[in-house]
Amino acid sequence: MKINVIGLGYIGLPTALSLAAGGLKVTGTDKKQSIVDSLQAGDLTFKEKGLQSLFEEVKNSGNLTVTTECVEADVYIISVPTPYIKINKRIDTTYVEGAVKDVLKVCPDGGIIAVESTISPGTMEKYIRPLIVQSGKVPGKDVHIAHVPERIIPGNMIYELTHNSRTIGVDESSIGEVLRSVYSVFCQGDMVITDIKTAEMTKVIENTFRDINIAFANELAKICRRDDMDVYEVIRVANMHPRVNILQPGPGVGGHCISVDPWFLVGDYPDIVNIIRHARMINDEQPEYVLSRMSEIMEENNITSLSEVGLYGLTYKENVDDTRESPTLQLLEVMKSHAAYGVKVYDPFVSDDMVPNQYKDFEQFIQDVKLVVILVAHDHIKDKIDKLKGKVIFDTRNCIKNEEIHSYLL
Ligand code: SAJ
Repeated sequence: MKINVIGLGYIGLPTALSLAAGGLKVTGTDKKQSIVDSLQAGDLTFKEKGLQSLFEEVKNSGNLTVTTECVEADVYIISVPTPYIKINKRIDTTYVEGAVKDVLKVCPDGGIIAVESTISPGTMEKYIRPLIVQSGKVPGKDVHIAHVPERIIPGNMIYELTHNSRTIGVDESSIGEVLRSVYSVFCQGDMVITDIKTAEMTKVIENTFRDINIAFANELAKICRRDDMDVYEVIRVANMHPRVNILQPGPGVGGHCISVDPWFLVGDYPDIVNIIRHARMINDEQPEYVLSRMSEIMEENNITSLSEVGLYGLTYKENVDDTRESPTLQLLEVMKSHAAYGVKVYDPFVSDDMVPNQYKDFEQFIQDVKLVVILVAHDHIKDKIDKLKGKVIFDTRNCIKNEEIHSYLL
């Protein structure tokens, strides 16, 4: 069984490596020459717990080849980005369609094209099936299509790839069984075979559920601030109820999943969605709220210049190096719109220059600011709590739990 994984990003690369480690012959394809060059040279393109050792294992097995072109294979796994179109919030299928078109040039009869990228309900029917027909092939006979959405969480991807259950959306259960056997080389979780549209909808609503729950927590934070209640204690106690599980408030929702996928539903069902749209808006407004809290805290502590303020963390969440849609970047955009410049920034996971006044040295960063705004709860900052002594701390993640250090919270 030969597999071609198209798109070697956060999802495609761990998947390709896991399949190869499971003994299958895998070709990983990415249009970006720099990614292919790096992997061929034996270097990973991003950091993730357990990824390096998996990569070493696969390098020794010889089961993985990396190219910029699709190759002949039995199963194609597509894991390319699916952004949304800003103006109408609908899914942008450009990358998925491009990948499927490339696959169709080399796909042998009987081949299976499994899309892992998150797509809105109906995308396979509306955009992918017609591409097969246009290529002169018969869907369901010459080429089979499937949607097998990924569910892994950055920061714990390798564990979740092995242990999470999966959804396999197909037209015929026999194709589902083939895919089940492919994924079972590394996946120990249940694999549920269902229809394609159910698989598409399920994935989008999983992330939407989380977005709504975070929005609820963010709204609770504002209510509790108004009337002097501790939102974290309120949530902790409420969560002791056996059927309540409220998530945590934070500086906003980032990443390429939760802050994107609910928009697909807003774009496709604008006359129905209400709670979904509002949750998205609440989470998108959270950086504005952080800025207003920051101003209050500056005033209270006679801090008059933003050059005395340091933002800790640039990634979208703790212990990952991914900065896509990060709350810190959102906050910097909000500040820009208020012509508020000069704030200093540091993240131990980000070595590239991304924003103005970005530090590479933690000690220097801390020395140069009076107010530290913690936007990401990296283990790094928890290990360096001592360095925060004497500083004003605004902890938007409630991660600095130290009796000797007073932190302002959301
Ligand atoms: N966040 C909060 N409060 C919380 C939890 C998260 O503010 O209580 C914030 C995070 O800091 C981050 C954002 O939300 O900025 C998203 O982070 P996350 O850890 O909730 O999720 P992602 O985006 O890393 O991964 C999600 C996961 N989906 C669900 O948990 C339903 C993952 O399983 C999916 O595979 C992934 O999206 C994806 O690729 O779709």
